[in-house]
Amino acid sequence: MNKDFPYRLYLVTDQALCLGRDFFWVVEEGLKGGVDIVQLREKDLDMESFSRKAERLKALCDRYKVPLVINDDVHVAKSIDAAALHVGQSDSPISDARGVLGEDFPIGLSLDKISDLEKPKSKLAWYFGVSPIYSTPTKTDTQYEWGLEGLQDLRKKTHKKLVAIGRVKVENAAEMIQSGADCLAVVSGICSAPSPAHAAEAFREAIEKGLSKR
Ligand code: TZP
Ligand code: MG
Repeated sequence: MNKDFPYRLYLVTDQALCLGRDFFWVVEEGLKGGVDIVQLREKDLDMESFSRKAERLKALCDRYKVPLVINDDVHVAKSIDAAALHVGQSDSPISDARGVLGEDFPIGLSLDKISDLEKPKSKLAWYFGVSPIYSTPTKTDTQYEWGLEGLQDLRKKTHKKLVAIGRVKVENAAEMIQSGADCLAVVSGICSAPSPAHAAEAFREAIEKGLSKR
């Protein structure tokens, strides 16, 4: 993974939202449409299936020269030589993960609220997930919404790259970029789109529009 985090469109997977279509087809369509970073995040898989899926997905992402991030599973991240690990506030501590993965291993961290920024572990993160911008049926255990104002406030307080997540749609993508997000993370907007490739293209266009208005 490039430490400058030049990525713009981050597909976070959820097989259950792929409408019964082949998981790898959905991801590949997203890649064809302009997804430039992928995270394997599957909450319904046992360890063995998660690990097998990670291996296959790594091969696909390698073909597109796109980094694959593993959600929360340090050992899978290590065994498939993932580009990065992503953790939430209550997942494995970054310092423990670095013990397994090495001191320079890229780790992304979700911030649930502005005070999370002050926690020591924030210093160790390569990028921040801003979670969620808006509450979403895809993840129902969230308590707070950043909204655009929260995102703008956070933008003023850190130079690290910000990845907006939570009900990111083509319709609100440009304003999230204008509010300071560097990258947009999308689950249902791509996984459940009639054409994941066209959806990814539409996100990329909206992102360019947001960047041009900054
Ligand atoms: N973390 C915060 S919101 C979210 C995650 C994984 C889910 C976002 O899903 P969607 O479908 O893009 O709203
Ligand atoms: Mg987690």
